[in-house]
Amino acid sequence: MSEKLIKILKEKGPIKKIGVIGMGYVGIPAAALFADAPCFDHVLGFQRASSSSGYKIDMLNKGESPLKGEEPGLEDLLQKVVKAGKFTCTSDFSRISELDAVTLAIQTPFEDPKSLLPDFTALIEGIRNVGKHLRKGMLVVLESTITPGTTVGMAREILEEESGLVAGEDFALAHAPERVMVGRLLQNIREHDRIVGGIDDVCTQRAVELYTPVLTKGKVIPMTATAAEVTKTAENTFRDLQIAAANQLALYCEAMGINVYDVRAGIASLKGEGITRAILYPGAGVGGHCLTKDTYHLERGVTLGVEPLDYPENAESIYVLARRVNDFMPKHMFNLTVKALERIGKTPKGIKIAMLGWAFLNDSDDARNPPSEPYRDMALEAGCEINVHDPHVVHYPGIDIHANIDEVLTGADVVVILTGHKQYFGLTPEQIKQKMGSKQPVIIDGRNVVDPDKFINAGFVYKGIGRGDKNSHSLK
Ligand code: SAJ
Repeated sequence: MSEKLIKILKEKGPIKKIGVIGMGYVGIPAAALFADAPCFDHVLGFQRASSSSGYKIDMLNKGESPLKGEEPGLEDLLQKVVKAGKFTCTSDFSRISELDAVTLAIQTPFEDPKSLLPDFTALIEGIRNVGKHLRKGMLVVLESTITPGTTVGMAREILEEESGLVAGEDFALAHAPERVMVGRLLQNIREHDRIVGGIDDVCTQRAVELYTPVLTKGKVIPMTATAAEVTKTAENTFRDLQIAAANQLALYCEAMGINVYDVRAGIASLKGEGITRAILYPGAGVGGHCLTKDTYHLERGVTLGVEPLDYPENAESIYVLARRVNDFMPKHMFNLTVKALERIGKTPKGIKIAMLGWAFLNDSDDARNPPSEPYRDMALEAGCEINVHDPHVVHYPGIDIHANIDEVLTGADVVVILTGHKQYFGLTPEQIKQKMGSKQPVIIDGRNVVDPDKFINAGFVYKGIGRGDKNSHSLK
């Protein structure tokens, strides 16, 4: 426990002026909520005046949200705090020196989708900027999802190097991972419990003081900085693992000729004291920005660990294996497509495929790392002609995405459902068959959207993930 920092914080008094670096999906709602808390005097939102995102500065200073899509309550809140003079957006990072606390909400994307190596460039630049203007008694909080060990390691080193100050003695340092989801940013920050981890107890307590006022239903859960980093990466790793377990069960059920949804309902029926069976849903794959990368952050964190890992010899991490199972599902969708075509004496070459769904998430326009992309790559590689429909995704680099489903279905030999958008649940075999115009249409269902019997009885060759009971149906 650093007596020096306790004394400095006591002299400084409660947190009044806050800075948020990174005016994105995480930073903007966080800054608005800090500004709306009566106990804080002012919030500065820091945004680089870059050609790609400098426009946000003027918008935010007018109380307008630069975020795409519906974010309930956010624009009203921004208007309120700007009118009250409690929030200002600036590109002048030297103003960090005026603050009592600063949070960094900067993206940690992949270097490239295939490498799965996090690109910390922007985060490091942000940490350096803070270090350059760091003053005694300030609290620095990293909100980005980061490899366990980053706060006490790389972040601490950069801050101390740039400022000449000592973390835990001259300033407080903590990690408080974001848990927001697009479409419910304010609600998530207010209502989710907030993991807060300092590099020591004094730092943790100072970070608790920062976050407590913005929570309504949620409560603060204090722990160490590294435990907070492991919590965030592990909560997504475990979700990915649970999805992989459902996907593997689906593949097993296909091989054993049974319906995975019967098994899922059967397992879920085991209820009672202390019994939990989290059976998630099998599907065409796992996309997005969280689950596709956080496992690798956790795995990398172990390599930075303080003790050598004790684990079964030559055994692969089940978490990495889960990633491989989930990333196999688009391949499985393509294998089902090839098997369905074989049943009617066809090969993929020259086949016209209607892909329904590009987004990685049902009823969303979020197309980050979509499982539909590897499926499309494999089908093109095999000589198929592809048309893509999505009711929500408008643009995706290098791909024409059609909003008109009839256009995409017309003349198709195969229809493949990659995303479980609501619109697809209403499709009838007659409607699709008429548009496709094929005598022996094929349907591959990756999200348990259609009733197999309806399509089989209408003359479709059907294959569905986990539907071992239907995938070898007799041809009509
Ligand atoms: N998926 C399945 N089967 C399932 C659930 C999801 O195949 O049973 C697929 C989805 O189709 C999608 C991918 O997994 O392609 C990810 O889905 P997701 O619901 O996990 O959505 P994300 O990636 O936006 O995850 C976020 C995470 N939240 C944060 O990082 C703050 C995750 O921790 C949340 O659990 C998740 O939202 C959520 O519950 O909505």
